[in-house]
Amino acid sequence: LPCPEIFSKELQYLEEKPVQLFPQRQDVLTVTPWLAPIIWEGTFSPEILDSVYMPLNLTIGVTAFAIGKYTRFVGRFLESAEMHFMKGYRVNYYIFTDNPEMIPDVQLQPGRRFDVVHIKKYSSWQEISMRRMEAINLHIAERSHREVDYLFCLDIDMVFHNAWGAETLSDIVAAMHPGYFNVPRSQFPYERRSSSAAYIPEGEGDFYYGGAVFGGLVKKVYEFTKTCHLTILADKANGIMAAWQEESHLNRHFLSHKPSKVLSPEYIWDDRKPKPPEIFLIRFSTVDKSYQEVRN
Ligand code: UD2
Repeated sequence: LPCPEIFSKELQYLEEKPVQLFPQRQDVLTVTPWLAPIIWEGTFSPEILDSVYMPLNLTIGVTAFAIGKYTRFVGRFLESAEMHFMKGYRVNYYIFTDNPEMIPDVQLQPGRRFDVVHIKKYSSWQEISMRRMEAINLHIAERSHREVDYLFCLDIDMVFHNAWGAETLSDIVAAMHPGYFNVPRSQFPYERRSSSAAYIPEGEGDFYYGGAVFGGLVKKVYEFTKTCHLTILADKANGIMAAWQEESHLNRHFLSHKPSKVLSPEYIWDDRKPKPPEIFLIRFSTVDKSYQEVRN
């Protein structure tokens, strides 16, 4: 038994210890093996984070693509982002579309603006999805590197439901795919053909990340999109397309260039899935869509 004197000192220490020093979540992994934080509700203080990041006077960029029938998702995406995304920060939305007339005029809060970036439409949905890496990379080089500090690249057929704030800021950020955060690595749908530049052998890989959410410092997102675009082109030259298009290339890249922060599936949920107990808060999630209808 500990000496009563030491015991009472320990008790006194525990009582005085600030509440922030106790781990808040024990049911989920909150740090990667390379010591990047994994962001879950209950692991951070928005107030403390804002006191750190607000004085930096940051501008946060968002890219989202609305090609073909996907223009129908822009209104809900922007309206929900205005309610929940980086509240209190300057935000620039860059909406890439082949059809600028179809982009609705959404009322934005002061300090927030949106630009329509006119791009061409590729013929297949796979090509549309993959070519985002190239378009984002070009846009950063030509324009957004001067306009934003951080850039998030998001799918547009999604809606914000709860706060997405400064806890997501970091050098280079990936998000755990909602379908694979609690399954064994052997089930991750990585590209398994060694002829692809996105190849990940069995027994390798950290997490399965979603293609719908990535971001970071604009310079890092530039480097990231450049590499992904080049590996996509390498596959094309060899007549191969990765299993999950640019998502496969993203996963390959993050295997050798680890993200500095990982977002939990709260930030990339899929409303068609039942909410498991680990998910306290759904922040951003997919709209249920008919693939057949929107892709054709
Ligand atoms: C998954 C990924 C997505 C991408 C895709 C690759 C998640 C939640 N989503 O989504 O990021 O990796 O697989 O196959 O991880 N788009 C258009 N017009 C089109 C087609 C696509 O604008 O005709 C844009 C749009 O911004 C859309 C995005 O590309 O949000 C991704 O396409 P998707 O939503 O059809 O892909 P999906 O749901 O299979």
